Amino acid sequence: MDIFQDIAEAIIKGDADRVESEINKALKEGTGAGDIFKKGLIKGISVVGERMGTGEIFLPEVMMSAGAMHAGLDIIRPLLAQSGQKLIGKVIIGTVEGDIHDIGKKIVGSYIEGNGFDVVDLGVNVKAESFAQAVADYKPHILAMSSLLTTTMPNMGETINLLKEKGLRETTKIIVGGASVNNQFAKLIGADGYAPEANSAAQLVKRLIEAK
Ligand code: B1M
Repeated sequence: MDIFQDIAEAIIKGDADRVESEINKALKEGTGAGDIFKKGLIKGISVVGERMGTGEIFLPEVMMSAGAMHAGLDIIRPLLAQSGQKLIGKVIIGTVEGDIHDIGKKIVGSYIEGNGFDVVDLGVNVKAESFAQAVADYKPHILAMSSLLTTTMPNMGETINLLKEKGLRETTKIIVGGASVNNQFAKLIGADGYAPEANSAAQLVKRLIEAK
């Protein structure tokens, strides 16, 4: 087995200690954080997702894998996106109400931060009212919402509508993403942009702020 397979396997087994030791070994050997993320961590959690979908494994196992994923990300997140380029811009990010998935959202936040933005992470299960309050308080350039469940996607549209009602929509660009979301849906709910993964989310933030 190669090092990436070892990491993926440790994620699948939910073995956080092994994930940490394999990642540290890979970093020592000079493997890049991006490769560790894509070829190891993402590969492992994708297998977990497939097995969850087919009913081969259940929530307790998935939670162990999620814990192992967090342990791995804690090591590589700071290394993932370091452009050194400083732009002035504030971004609020959160996972919408009803959804507690936060692994992808945290990665997106790290990439945006790594590209020189000030990021305020509201966490998971964020109500439309809380997003609106945060927009009123922090006056961000961008509001970034994540959703992994088809059942919680509509809460993104609800948040946009609430911002409109409160007169906060015009001053804030809104981007959306997450496994259940696509470009068509983003347009449908009136978001300013959609990104499929973390790096493109950071590039989208840059483009939107530069265009402002
Ligand atoms: Co859940 N889960 N889960 N889960 N889970 C999925 C999403 C699912 C696809 C699994 C499956 O059935 N195959 C499925 C959703 C089906 C659907 O709605 N279409 C599902 C389900 C059904 C559920 C529950 C309902 C299960 C149940 O209770 N019966 C339940 C819901 C709980 C809730 O939220 N209310 C549930 C619970 C959980 C755990 C708590 C056990 C755990 C989450 C732990 C945590 O996050 N702290 C979990 C996990 C781990 C998964 C899978 C296996 C992995 C998700 C993940 O972290 N991926 C997932 C299957 C899968 O995605 N393959 C699944 C890795 C992460 C790096 O990718 O989050 O996609 P991702 O983020 C990417 C992109 O999406 C994008 O960039 C990120 C980095 O590249 N992105 C953005 C994300 N946000 C973005 C925002 C942007 C732009 C890009 O702009 C703002």
